[in-house]
Amino acid sequence: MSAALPAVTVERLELVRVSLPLVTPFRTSFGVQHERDALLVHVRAREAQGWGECVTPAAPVYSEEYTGGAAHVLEHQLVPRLLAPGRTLRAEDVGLRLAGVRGHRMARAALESALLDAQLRAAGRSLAVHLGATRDRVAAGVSVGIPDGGIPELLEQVEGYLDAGYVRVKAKVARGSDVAPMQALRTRFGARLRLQVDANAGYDPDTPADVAALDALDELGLLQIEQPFAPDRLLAHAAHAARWRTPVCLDESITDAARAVEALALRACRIVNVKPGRVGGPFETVRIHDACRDRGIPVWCGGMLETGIGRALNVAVAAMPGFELPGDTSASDRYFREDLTDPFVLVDGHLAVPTTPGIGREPRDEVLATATRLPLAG
Ligand code: SMG
Ligand code: MG
Repeated sequence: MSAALPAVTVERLELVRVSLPLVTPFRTSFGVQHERDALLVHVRAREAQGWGECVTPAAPVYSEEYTGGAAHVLEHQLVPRLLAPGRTLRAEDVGLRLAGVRGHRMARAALESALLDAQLRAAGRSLAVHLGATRDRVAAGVSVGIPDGGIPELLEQVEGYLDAGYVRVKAKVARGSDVAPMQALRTRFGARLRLQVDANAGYDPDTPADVAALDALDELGLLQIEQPFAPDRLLAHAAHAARWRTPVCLDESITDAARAVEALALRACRIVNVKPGRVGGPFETVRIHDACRDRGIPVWCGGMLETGIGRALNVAVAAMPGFELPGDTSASDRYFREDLTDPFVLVDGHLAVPTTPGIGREPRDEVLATATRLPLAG
């Protein structure tokens, strides 16, 4: 990361909520989502404005965090503590001033990202340059939910994504919807399909039928098995990772750099899914990136169905050198008919990394007109 940026003086801070319908319902082992109810932090500083997206889902089903809780903790705990010592702020102050608060990493990440965006805009520097990005475009994978229409619909969706140019496919798996659909994908698209699965912690390492299903998936030539077990079951992940030829990737388990280092020391995974929103923001993202890179562990950038605001952060992050594997950073039209920002577009299986100051995207006025605002400081 390049040299520290000058602080900005916050004149106004508000939460902005806007709901965007998804083009396809997104089903995982923990439920189905039909829309993205986005919670954004908007910082208006004397020098420039900044935007950050809180990646929480509507319910606490991926992790403990959820959008209503994040809005509450931002309003009543995080923002008051952040602003109490004074309003001239750097993004680093989010970590420093909120050090006494536990958890709520998605909520913190939105604050840290918004402040960093404002500082970068004021300094005229792009986020990608600031992070030391080494690519001007990032390879785009796609995460495919479990379709209501079963295997035929899955095959049709994957065919569409391959035709669009996505360079690898991640399929969600859950008990009862795992081995057969993945075998069907292999039968239809052959060994050349770059395929990985994500269980979102849906399996129990102490249930023989669950382990048998995962063992069968291990035979299918997958690139990765992502988060088969509950986030805190690092030893169970390690025990099975030692038996499987498919590398285990951890997502929900990796809450910060220290946890990543522990997971790697335990050999609980060989690959790490990094989500800036999940780990508390861009700074912890860089720490995880550096820790994994030092240990020769490839990382990739996950996604939480972000609007263009969160996606802009993810795409800049994915352009850092340790992000060696294609991420879940898909184009805007994979999620929304109309994104909140100017869209990210798939070109030859890649997304262009924004080059303009800050994250390089801001909400379009037409979409913002439908938003609910909650001023927290102004
Ligand atoms: O942004 O394309 C996306 C979604 C990627 O599969 C995806 N995310 O566990 O990795 C994951 C899931 C969590 C989604 S919960 C809303
Ligand atoms: Mg995941």
